[in-house]
Amino acid sequence: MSRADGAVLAERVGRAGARTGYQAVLDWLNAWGIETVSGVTGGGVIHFLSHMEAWDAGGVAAGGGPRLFNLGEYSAGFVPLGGFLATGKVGACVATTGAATKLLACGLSDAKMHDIPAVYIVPVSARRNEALCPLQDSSSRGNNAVAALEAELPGGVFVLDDPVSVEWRLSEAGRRLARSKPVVLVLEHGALARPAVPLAPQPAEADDDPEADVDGFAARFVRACEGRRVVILAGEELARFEGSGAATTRLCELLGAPMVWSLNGANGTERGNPYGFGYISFGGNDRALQLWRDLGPDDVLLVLGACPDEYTVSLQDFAAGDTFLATALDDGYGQHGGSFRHRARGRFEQVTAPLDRVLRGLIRMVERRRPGNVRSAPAPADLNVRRPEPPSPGCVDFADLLRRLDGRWPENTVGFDDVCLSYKDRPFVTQRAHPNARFFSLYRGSAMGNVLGLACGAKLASPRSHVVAFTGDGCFRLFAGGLGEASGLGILLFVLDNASYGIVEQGVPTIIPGLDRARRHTDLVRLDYAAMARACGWEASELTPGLETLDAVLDAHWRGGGRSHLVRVPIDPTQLLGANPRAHNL
Ligand SMILES: Cc1ncc(C[n+]2csc(CCOP(=O)(O)OP(=O)(O)O)c2C)c(N)n1
Ligand SMILES: [Mg+2]
Repeated sequence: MSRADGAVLAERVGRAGARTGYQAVLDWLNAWGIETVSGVTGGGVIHFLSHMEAWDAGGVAAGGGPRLFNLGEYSAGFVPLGGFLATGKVGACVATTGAATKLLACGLSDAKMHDIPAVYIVPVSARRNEALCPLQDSSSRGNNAVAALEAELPGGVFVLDDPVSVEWRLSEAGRRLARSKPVVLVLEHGALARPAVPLAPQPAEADDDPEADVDGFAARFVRACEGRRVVILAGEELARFEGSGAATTRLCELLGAPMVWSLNGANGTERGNPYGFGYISFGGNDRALQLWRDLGPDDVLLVLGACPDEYTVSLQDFAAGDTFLATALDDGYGQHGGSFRHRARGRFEQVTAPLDRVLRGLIRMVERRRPGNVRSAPAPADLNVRRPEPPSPGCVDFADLLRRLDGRWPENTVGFDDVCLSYKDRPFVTQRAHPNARFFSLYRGSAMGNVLGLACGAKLASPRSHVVAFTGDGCFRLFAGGLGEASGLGILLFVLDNASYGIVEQGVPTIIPGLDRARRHTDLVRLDYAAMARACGWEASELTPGLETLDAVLDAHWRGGGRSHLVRVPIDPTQLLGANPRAHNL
């Protein structure tokens, strides 16, 4: 800091009283509604964390600020994402310099690629030690952490290394959060231990662009529908506002328009929608895939909050003659220059506005104009044609388990599928959204082992939710060390035990036909997952191949005293349920 800056600081701080940069950071976290920060302490963050109380079940911090939930960095990086998906609230996580920063940042990739606002807090080593080979050197001579983070998140890394600008930078970070983008706050102890020039913290609020021409968009859509078939694609943005299910059903019924959905987009639809044809692409349903394959120049496609990512459209573009796309994100993942135009083969129009407003506008316009579009027949009850084979003896039929569970989810269930067979097979088997349960997977980053952090985040943000997670025995290895800290949260965790990187094993014959088993590298050592969980303070059960004990296990968990519960499920890695079109892209 220059002498002149120092004088400005002294003068302005003098007026407002001495509040350090650290306290300013905490005030801003508070202003963003952040009650818990997850992660691990260490040299670079001891000072910052000394301002925080430890999280404990049931309590709130005496001083009202955020509390620290101790959880290994890899899982901690997913905690804000689980909290956001469960509640729509912004969350935060923290790690120290070095490997800790890299571990935390695995979740950051998914926050970016799923357009989730979340705060990642990491320190840098002291600038005065830059040439002195400090431990966990984060300068350009060391792991170059800030440049690496900025490379992934251009404009989203806020280095808090100057008492004069700390609060301005925090306010800028808040504006990015309001645009559904994650931010990294980089702590520099020398600056933050000093008084900061104050700026009153503001809650992060999105600008609702009143200029967005929703009515014009709706009118042009209705005009384009005349005499043509209309197909609707529901995407994950729909899951982010109340009432999207009822609104999409109403629109489908008014238009007689079939609807398909992405993995998370299902949460913006209703099971009872007669025009719901199912998931497309990864884990897709036969009827939905047929409909999507048939889409051509004569059709009108309405895309509601969906991104044409690989697991939704398998690297293909929108094939309709006219594509109308609504998104609430002004520069969301997958857009180019604020638009998805580059992904449409035919004519294209996009409106960027809150999706509840767009849906209301569309419904109003369709009700008023009653377009003469070609109406489709409702969907059949079963959206699949293919009949999967049963598993080998001694294994649970995974399809049967998913269907049985589908009949049991209590109200207010939030579920997460890890990067394992469940994120492919659940959509295929369950076909439609559940009235009591929302299921999410962070498939764009596809980071194995994300569900412990996601489940912790959901429980911390919404303790009354029933939180369930599905993981593979391979994924489990990435978070097993964090089970102890999560033991008191009441999470229900199914571990799919197939002694295999099963989803890879299933894909290899398509990717390299005839590849020798010894060169697949998919075998895993079988472990006693139930014993591991018990040793970490969890309840644990094992399902029998006939699922005779399933109901008792579920009842015991939901009636129980709030301990987390691991359920081992012996499954067959070769039982083929959902399709994996990505195997054809490799
Ligand atoms: C951290 C990470 N490593 C590797 C991969 C590649 N990968 C994707 S799925 C998978 C296998 C998952 O195995 P498991 O957790 O046992 O689940 P299963 O498919 O057997 O149900 C692998 C190795 C990945 N996505 N993420
Ligand atoms: Mg496995």
